[in-house]
Amino acid sequence: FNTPVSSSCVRVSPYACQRRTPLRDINRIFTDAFDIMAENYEFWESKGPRVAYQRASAVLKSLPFPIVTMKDVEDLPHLREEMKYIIEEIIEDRKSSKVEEVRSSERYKSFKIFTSIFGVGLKTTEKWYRMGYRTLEDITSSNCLKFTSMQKHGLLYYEDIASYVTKKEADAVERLIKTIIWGFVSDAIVTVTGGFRRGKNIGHDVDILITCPQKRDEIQILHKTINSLKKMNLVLFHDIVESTFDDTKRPSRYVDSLDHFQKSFLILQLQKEEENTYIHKPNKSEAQRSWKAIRVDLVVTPYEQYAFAILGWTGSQQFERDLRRFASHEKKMMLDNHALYDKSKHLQCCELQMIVYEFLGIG
Ligand code: DCP
Ligand code: MG
Repeated sequence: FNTPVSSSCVRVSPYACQRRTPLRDINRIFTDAFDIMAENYEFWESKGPRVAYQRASAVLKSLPFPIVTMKDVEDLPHLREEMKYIIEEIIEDRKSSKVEEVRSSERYKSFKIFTSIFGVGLKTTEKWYRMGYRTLEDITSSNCLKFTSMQKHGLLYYEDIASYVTKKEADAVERLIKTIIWGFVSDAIVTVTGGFRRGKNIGHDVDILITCPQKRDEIQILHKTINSLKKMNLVLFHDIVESTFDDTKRPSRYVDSLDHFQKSFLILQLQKEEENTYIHKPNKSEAQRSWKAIRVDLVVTPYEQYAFAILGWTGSQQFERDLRRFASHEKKMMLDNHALYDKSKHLQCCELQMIVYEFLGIG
């Protein structure tokens, strides 16, 4: 017992879905650096290097030992020379000059702020940056920018949304949504997914998956739920995207593409239960309010696709990416949030247990 785990007795799978990743990241000084690099490549829309850094970061997050010397990382998968160089710099100096350069660059800082606004993606961010905008204040005080309704609300509740959602708040949202949904369909299954399902204590939103065992029960459930929330005056913003699922089509080859479920992106007004629900120090207007704006995603799935939806919405992003990569490279199948497909066009199986059997090769 209590023998420290060392690098010599750990073998790390190249697939995130075959690794255990502890909630507490003991190599955060390194993974934070890699995450900044990945984010910056994302801001430049360089997909290859972005994924490479995300993959390397996920490898380090799974390590049960702290990295102390370069020997600790020499046999790890997905670590390129330039990444090892960053690790070496951090071991020696506690920081990397390359990462510090990115972190302090004007472009990175502005992109980080703009993309954190609900409803603002990379295209808008690029446009604003090209127009000379740099700070949040530049955006809010501009007279010539036109915002979508989503962006207007994103700006209106920026501080609330940028602060983290706590587990307690996620629990409160879960209770609220369950009470409403069970009023319509008593046997509906309502599950909080995303980071909270992985055991995290904070998140940037609350992701909730809804399904109904009786066919057709789910058809109106999202609209009814939002109407109820509206009647309770709890909806600050909502947008509904209808399902675009077509079971005659093959799954998308692009692992990062979104799925086709009916969903709603909401900002809900959650009553504060206690004095301070903020991780950061609340500003004046936040502190005065008796409520906090919370981002919630509601996703409705047909019952027979629920297992795949749960698998796809639990994350992490790297776990999902590698699960799909594993399906395609090792098993010659395709996995998405709706089904597992073999080379023929047909849905292969619809139960979570079956996916596991198939992956283990005993299906
Ligand atoms: N997801 C994915 N690929 C994407 C976006 C999402 O696989 N491009 C999946 C994995 C995520 C889940 O959906 O875990 C929910 O997405 P979030 O962006 O809410 O991610 P998390 O819940 O993991 O993080 P956070 O705690 O920041 O909300
Ligand atoms: Mg989430």
